[in-house]
Amino acid sequence: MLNNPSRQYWNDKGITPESHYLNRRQFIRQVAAASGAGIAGIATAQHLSAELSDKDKMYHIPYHPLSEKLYPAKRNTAYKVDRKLTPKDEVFTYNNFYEFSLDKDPHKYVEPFKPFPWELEVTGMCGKPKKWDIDELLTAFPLEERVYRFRCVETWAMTVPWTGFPLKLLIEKCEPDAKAKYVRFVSFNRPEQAVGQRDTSVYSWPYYEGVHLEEAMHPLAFVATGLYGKQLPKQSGAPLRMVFPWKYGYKGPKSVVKIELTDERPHTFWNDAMSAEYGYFSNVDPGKPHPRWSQSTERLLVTGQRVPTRLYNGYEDQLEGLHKTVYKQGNVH
Ligand SMILES: Nc1nc2c(c(=O)[nH]1)N[C@H]1C(S)=C(S)[C@@H](COP(=O)(O)O)O[C@H]1N2
Ligand SMILES: [Mo]
Repeated sequence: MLNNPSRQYWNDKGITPESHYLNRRQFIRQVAAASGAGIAGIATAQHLSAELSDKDKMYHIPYHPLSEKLYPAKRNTAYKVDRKLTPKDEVFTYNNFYEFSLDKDPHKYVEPFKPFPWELEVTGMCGKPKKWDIDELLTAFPLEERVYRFRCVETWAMTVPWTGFPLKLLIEKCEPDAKAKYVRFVSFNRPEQAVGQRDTSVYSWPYYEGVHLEEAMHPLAFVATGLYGKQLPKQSGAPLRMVFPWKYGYKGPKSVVKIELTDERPHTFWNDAMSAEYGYFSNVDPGKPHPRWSQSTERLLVTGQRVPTRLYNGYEDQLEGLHKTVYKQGNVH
């Protein structure tokens, strides 16, 4: 399926010329028929009626035939935040994604990036390694929406509704070995589609991250595939990115192609680049200043309002298990 030339219709902007419309409907039926229960009954023609709006295209929300069925997903009200959602215009246009830009404006450079088709390899110390086609992955676990706090190490912060599923579900599927202690993530490496990977030779691409297995199995650890009730925009890490809401934002790699179970603590992109500034655990802590700035307050996107930073980004109460295990020897920063 990966090499199916019909994928050309899943183009960048969601533009499908009229003349391709019928072909695409036929193609979708074939995909549905060929892929069995997961997709059959979902990608039917009726869901293809609406194209992406101009605004969706402006936001670089990639077209995918399953999106209309998958989004918006039902909100899981167990996960809510006591402050307002950040307006999506800001969330979609103020980003860190160094593969495209160093200047908070990766949305200006993501046009050539193709998040579909996509493959995610889950591998390493596990009984059932697997290469997931994105279509199968998107329908393998029930998607839900969760409102989370988000805190970048640079002090800007936002409140956003992610759509996705707990990382735990995906990891359980691969049946980790008893010896596996860590989970390593690798983002895509496509210099031909990502100008930052061509020009920014100071960084060693691809982006890579890692957490303890217990952290990855924590109920808060989330694989996001959507944002604001739609497929993730490219600049937000389409087609999937990790979210660890109690850690600084850089612990959540975007556009991930590989998840590896390992018994060695993974190196991480920012820790390797500047270990004095970016730790391995990177749990949000107002009491631990960054060498170049205080972490005691955070700046809410759009309003610019400064509010106190919360320990573990406000998730301390939910991390009880981790306090007793991974974090117990002061392994926090
Ligand atoms: N592959 C990749 N993932 C990444 C980054 C990046 O540059 N490349 N930046 C990180 C940082 S520093 C932050 S704060 C968040 C930003 O996510 P957002 O742009 O969706 O807010 O993505 C993280 N994940
Ligand atoms: Mo960040």
